This record gives sequence, structure tokens and C-alpha cells, in this order.
Amino acid sequence: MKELKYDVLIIGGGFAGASTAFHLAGRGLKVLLIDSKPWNRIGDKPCGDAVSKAHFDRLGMPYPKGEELENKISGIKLYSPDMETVWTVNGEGFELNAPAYNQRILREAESKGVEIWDQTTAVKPILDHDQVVGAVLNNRRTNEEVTVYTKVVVEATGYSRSFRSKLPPVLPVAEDLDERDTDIAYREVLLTRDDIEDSDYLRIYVTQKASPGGYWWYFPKGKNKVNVGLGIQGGMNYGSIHEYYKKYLDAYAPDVDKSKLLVKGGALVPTRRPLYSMVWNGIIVVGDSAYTVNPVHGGGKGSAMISGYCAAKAILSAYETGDFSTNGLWNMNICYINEYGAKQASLDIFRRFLQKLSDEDIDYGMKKKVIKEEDLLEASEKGDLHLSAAEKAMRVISGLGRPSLLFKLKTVAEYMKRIKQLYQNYPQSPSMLKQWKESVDRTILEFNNAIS
Ligand code: FDA
Ligand code: PGT
Repeated sequence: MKELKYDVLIIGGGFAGASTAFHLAGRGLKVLLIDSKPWNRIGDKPCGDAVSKAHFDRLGMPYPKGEELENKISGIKLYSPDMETVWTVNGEGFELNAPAYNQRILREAESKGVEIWDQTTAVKPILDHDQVVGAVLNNRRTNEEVTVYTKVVVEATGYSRSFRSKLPPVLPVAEDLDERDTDIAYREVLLTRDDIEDSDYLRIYVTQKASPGGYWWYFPKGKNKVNVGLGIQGGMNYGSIHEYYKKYLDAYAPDVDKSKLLVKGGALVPTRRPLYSMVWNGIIVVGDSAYTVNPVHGGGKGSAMISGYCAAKAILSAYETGDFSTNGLWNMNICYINEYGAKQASLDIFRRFLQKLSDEDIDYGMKKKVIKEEDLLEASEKGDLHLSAAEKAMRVISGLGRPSLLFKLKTVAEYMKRIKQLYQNYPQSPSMLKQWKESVDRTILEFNNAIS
């Protein structure tokens, strides 16, 4: 079997792997990125394709342009289940042609020296004692099996987790997830019969009836083209997502021309706090594989880019010290938690609460501004739910004698704060990981009991 040596092997060229390659390119390392798909399909996965502009600005990623950009977004309109209340959250974003943008990032990395092999799958890891030292690859373009030895492997295989799932299950980076911490999501891209009104606004329809534990979305890709779909919580036996789609499409996208279907497909979305450790000896996990998705809105492309940025930073500093052990790569965890992970953990708590609300609770809560637009935006941006709002809510609700789950908002805000603080005290070294994880698990269990 052919044997090759690289400094870094990136497995998977989606948003997470491509961003890692982008930030490593031109920095003097010998980097190989592989993807199972052929070039023209890399980045082509079921997605709503909406990403906040803030992510590109913060990470120094180029804006999508030309065919990569389908629509410029000015904000989100959030509809209550009865559609009587509409909240508008303003903020710039992009509705992407995701494969086109993704492939451009890969091309830019390639032009700065990253080697890219398409149609190549990582079949299994190579371990030396407790250290990942490479992978066996199957290159279908050249019809070869290749063994690649490397200082560090970046696992960017998306929700499939197809590489890290072959590691010994005792390793923290092999951590599995609870099905209830996922959403099953399905979407189609269709042309509309008429011009879309306010086509620069994404629409999110919150409805437990038509999308239990998720929501319906209607994301315009231009004046006459829309990405429409829904998510439903996994592990709850809610039934087939296709049935929900068929049954409610006319309610949430009455203007689509069903004979003008351009794309369809579904996939799973992790909706939890990030992997407890995104690194181990010789390996870093990024993107969906590391559960980096926002638990409340299910968007994961922006945070996949953040994880790629943090991975590149950790690898470059490990090269300075020559230490590729868990210790040497630990900065990855600290970087990601500071940039997004602490907020994600807090939103994991908020998500558990939201998924238990009834449509009546949500109608009432939105109409009476028990939580306000600003509060939701602040929760979404920082992971903080302000107690003042919750306290006011308590007064309103008790005044009106309407006992419901909404009563527990104060508890929700407290636990969001608690878990965020735990994440802000993430262990500075691997030795304290187990103890820290136990406190997080305990806090989540306590919260589940408090709202059940
Ligand atoms: P991704 O899955 O994109 O990439 C993994 C890559 O690894 C693939 O190219 C695959 O071929 C490759 N691979 C896997 N195993 C391999 C192996 N063993 N060897 C070689 N290659 C391998 N997010 C968002 O920001 N805005 C949105 O609007 C939406 N909407 C949305 C709708 C729906 C229906 C879903 C299912 C999801 C979303 N998301 C989203 C989430 C978003 O799509 C997701 O978080 C990111 O695309 C994840 O990017 P990754 O690079 O982590 O994985
Ligand atoms: C409730 C559980 C839901 C589970 C998930 C469902 C899965 C569906 C599949 C995925 C669809 C993908 C949709 C992606 C949308 C992108 C939205 C977006 O870009 O949001 C921006 C940016 O957020 P960010 O974290 O990426 O970036 C932050 C910062 O800008 C970067 O520096 C922010 O806008 C929002 O978050 C708006 C709020 C969206 C809320 C989603 C609905 C939740 C339901 C709320 C109900 C409220 C009722 C309260 C009643 C008391």
C-alpha cells in the first residue's frame, strides 16, 4: 500500500473542513484535504443556506459574490403559531448557493498550497497507542488505497461522524449523542408563481402542530425562488417528516409552483452543546461532527466556520511547540467555547424549554411580549436571557392567573446563566475534563427535572 506523510489531514470538505483549510493555507504546512464527493458536489447538502453576515466579518472570510450569492437578507420575521404575532429581527445575512461558495473557499485554499483529493474516503484511523497518527484512505479517482501519516487529523465529516465513530468509544472525541438532541430536517427549493413579498426577509413559522420541536422556514432565494422546509425533534416518535411536509406545505408556502421543484432532500441536525472535548491526541473535530450547530435555530454553517478558524489556530500553535497531544491541542476547546460554545450551551437549555411549550403558550407569550424581540435577539447573540423580562413575565402571568410552563421562565433564565458560567470555567487542561463534564450533565439533568 502507498504511504504518504502530511502535516495535517482534513477529512471532509464541507464548511467546517473548507474553513480549516482556508485558515491553514499558505502558513508553511503540508496539508491534504479529502472528500468522498466529486468536486462539483462538495458543499451540496440539504440546508436552508442562510448565514449571518457577522460570521464572515468576524472570521475574515470572503463574502459570497456572483453566483455564490442568491439573495441578500435584511432580517428574519418570526411568526407565532396562530400567525397573529409577527416579530421582526433585523440583521444582515446571505442566502447562499452553498456548493458554489464552499467550492470557492476550497479553490482559494488550493491556490495557496493545500492539496485536495475528491472522491476519496477515509476508511479507518491509524492509532499508535493512544495517539491518532493517520488514516487509511480509499481514492476512487486513482483506484488506490493510501496510508497517510500525519501529526494531526481534522475530523470534518459532518453529522455522519464517519471517522471519529471508528475510534475507541472511551475517547471523549468519540462521544455519541442522544437522538432527542437532534432535529430531522427536510427542505425543497422551488420556484414561486408570483413575486415574493419582502423577499429580503427570512420567514420562520413556529408551530408545534406542523413541526413539533422545530419550525417551518421560508427562505427566499430571490424574487421567485424559495428554500422551504421544516425541522422536527428526533427521538420522540413524531412520525414521518415527509407526511408533515405534504400536509402543511400549502399552509406555509402557498405560492410555490409544485411543478417547478429544483432540489429536495433532508438530513439530521445536532441541536445540543458542543462535544465536551473537540480534541484528543492527534485529532481535532469540527463542524456538525463536533455538534457546533446553534441549538435554537439549527443554523450550523457560521459556527462550522468558527470551529475551522479555531482548529487552524490550535494547529499552528501546536506546530510551534511540537506538541500534538490532547494538551498541545487544548486551545481548540478554549477558543471555540469563547467564540460560540458557551452561548450554545446556554441555548441548549433554552431549546429544551421551547420544545416543551404548547402552541397556546407560544401564542400567548409572543402576543403579551412575555419575551420580547430584543430579548430573543440577545439570547440568540449572547446566550443570555434577561431575568428582568422573566420577572415581569411572572407578574403578568400570575396576574392573569394563567398557570403554564411559561411560569418556569425564571428557572430557564437561571439555568441558562448557570450553564454559561460552567462553560466560561471550562478546564484549562484535560485532567479536569471528567469532573467538569459531570457538573454539566448534572446541571442539565436538574434542569430537565425542574421543567418537567
Ligand atoms: P458537511 O456535512 O457539510 O460536510 C461533511 C463533508 O465530509 C461532506 O462533504 C462529506 O462528503 C465528507 N465526508 C464524510 N465522511 C467522510 C469520509 N469518511 N471521508 C471523506 N469525506 C467524508 N445551517 C445554516 O447555517 N443555515 C441554514 O439555513 C441551515 N439549514 C439547514 C437545513 C437542513 C435541512 C439541514 C439538514 C441543515 C441545515 N443547516 C443550516 C445546518 C448546516 O447545513 C450544517 O451545520 C453545516 O453544513 C455543517 O457543515 P460541516 O462541514 O460540518 O458538514
Ligand atoms: C426550538 C428548537 C429548534 C430546533 C432546530 C430546528 C432545525 C431546523 C433546521 C435548520 C434550519 C436552519 C435555519 C438557519 C437560520 C439562520 C438564522 C440566523 O442566521 O440567525 C441569526 C444569526 O445567529 P448566529 O448565532 O448564527 O449568529 C449570531 C451572531 O450574529 C454572530 O456573531 C440570528 O437571528 C436569530 O437568532 C433570530 C431568532 C431565530 C429564532 C428561531 C426560532 C425559535 C423559536 C422561538 C420561539 C419564541 C417563543 C417565545 C415564547 C415565550
